[in-house]
Amino acid sequence: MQQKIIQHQEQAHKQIHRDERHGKPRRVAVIGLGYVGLPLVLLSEEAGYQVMGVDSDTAKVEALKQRIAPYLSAKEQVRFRKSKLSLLSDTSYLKNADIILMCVPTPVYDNHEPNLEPVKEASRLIAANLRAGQLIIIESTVNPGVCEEVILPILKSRSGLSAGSDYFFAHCPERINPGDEKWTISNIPRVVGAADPRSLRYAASFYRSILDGDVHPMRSLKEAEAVKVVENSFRDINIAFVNELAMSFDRLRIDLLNVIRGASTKPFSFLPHYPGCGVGGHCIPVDPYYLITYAAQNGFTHRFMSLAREINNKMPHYTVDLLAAALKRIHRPLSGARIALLGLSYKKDVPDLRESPALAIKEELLRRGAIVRAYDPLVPEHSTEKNLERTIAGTHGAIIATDHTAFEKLQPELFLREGVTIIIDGKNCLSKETFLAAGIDYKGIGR
Ligand code: SAJ
Repeated sequence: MQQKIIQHQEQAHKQIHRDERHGKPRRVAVIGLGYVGLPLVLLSEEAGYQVMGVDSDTAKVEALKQRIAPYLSAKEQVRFRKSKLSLLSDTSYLKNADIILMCVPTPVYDNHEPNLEPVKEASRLIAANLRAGQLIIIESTVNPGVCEEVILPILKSRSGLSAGSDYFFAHCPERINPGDEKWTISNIPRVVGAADPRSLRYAASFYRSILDGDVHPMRSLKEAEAVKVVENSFRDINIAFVNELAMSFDRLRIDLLNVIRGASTKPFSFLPHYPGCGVGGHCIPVDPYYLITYAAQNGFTHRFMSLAREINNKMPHYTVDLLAAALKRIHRPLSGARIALLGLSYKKDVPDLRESPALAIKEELLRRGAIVRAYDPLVPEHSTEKNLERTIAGTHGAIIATDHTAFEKLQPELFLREGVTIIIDGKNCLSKETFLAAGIDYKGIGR
C-alpha cells in the first residue's frame, strides 16, 4: 500500500504541474444537484466546461433526466432544457472530472445538532474517485473546522492523497438567494479559501471563469467557512432583535413597522429587518447552530446567538397566542376552532417548506386542538384545500404565514362574506388600516 501511495504522489506532482501548464480544466462534476448544484453546473456548462452530475436522490435524478427541476428560475429552466449535463449512474466517472464541486445539504437534526452525514457521504464518494491533479471544492455551508477536521481526513485516509501536494482543495461557501431576480448565482460575490496558495489560485480562477461577480480570496479554509456562518448568523440575530421588539411593542401598542420605517430614514448604520411569525429556510435558522456547536466543542458558549435562535423559534407559538387572544375576545376557545392557515412556504413566492415557520404554526394549532385548513398556492401538494375560498369558508379565524404576492392583494370582503372577522398577519403583508376599517380584528406581528 505504501509503495502505491508513493507512486500516486509522484504521479500527482507531475499531474499538478501539467494541469497548471496546460490551462483551464475541461470537465466539471457536481455532487448534489439541488438549488445550489444544478445552477452551478449550468453556469459551468455555459462557460464551456463539460459537465456531469451526481445526486443520491434517485427520484430527483429521474426528474432531472426529463429536464424537470422546479427549483430553477425561469431563465435557468431554459438553460437546463438545452443542457448536455450527463447524470452519472456510475459514479466512477467522477475520476474523469478535473474539478469536483460538493453541493450537498448541511441540515441540523431535531435537537439542532449539525448533520454532516451528507457531507461525509459525498467526501467518501470523492475519495473513492480522487486522482492526482483534481480540484475539489466544497460549496456546502459548514462551520470553521469541517474542511480540515472532517473532509480532508476522509479524503486522505481513503485515497492516500494529500491536499495541496497531490490535488487541489478549496472551500467556496454557496451564496444563493432563492427568488431574488437581482442577486443571482452569476453575480453574487463569492469568497474562496483553500488549503494552499496554488489551490486558492486554481479555485479562484475557476469561479472567475463561470461567474460575473467578484471572487474574494480568504487567507484560510477556516476564514472562508466562517464568512458564511457569520453572515447568516448576523441576519438571524437582527431578525431576533425586531422579533423581540415586536413582542414588546405589541404590549406598548406601538406600531413597530412604522418605527422601523422611521429608523430607516437614518442614512447610515441602521439596517432594517422585519418581524414575523418565524425564521425559515435552509440557511438562516440552521447555520448559526453549526458555529454554536463547534464553539461549544472548543469551550466557548455563544449566549447571544443561542438567545437569537430561541427568540426566532418562539415566533410561531407567539403567532398562535395572538390568534387565541383574538378568539377569546369573541368568547371562542382555540380548541375546536376552525382556522385557515394561508401559506406554508418559508419565503415569499418560493415553494420551499424547509424549516418553515408555517409548519410550526400548523403543529401548534393542532396541538392546541384547532381544526386547520392549510392552503399555499405554491405548495398545493401539502395544502389541505384546493383554493383560497374553500380554505376560508366556515373558519373562525385566519393566519397569514407566508407573504406570497397572491396573499398581499387580499381584501377584507373575501373574509367578511365568509363571516371571518379575525386575521393574524404573520408577515405583516396586508393593509392593517384597510382591514381594521372593515371591522376585522386584524393583528400583525409588532403592529
Ligand atoms: N425573515 C424575517 N425577517 C427579515 C428577513 C427574513 O423574518 O427581515 C425570515 C423570512 O421570512 C424567512 C427567513 O427569515 O422565513 C429567511 O429569509 P431570507 O430572506 O434570509 O431567505 P433565505 O433563507 O433564502 O436566505 C438567503 C440566504 N442566502 C445564503 O445563505 C447564501 C441569506 O444569506 C441571505 O441573506 C438571504 O437569502 C437574503 O438576503 O434574502
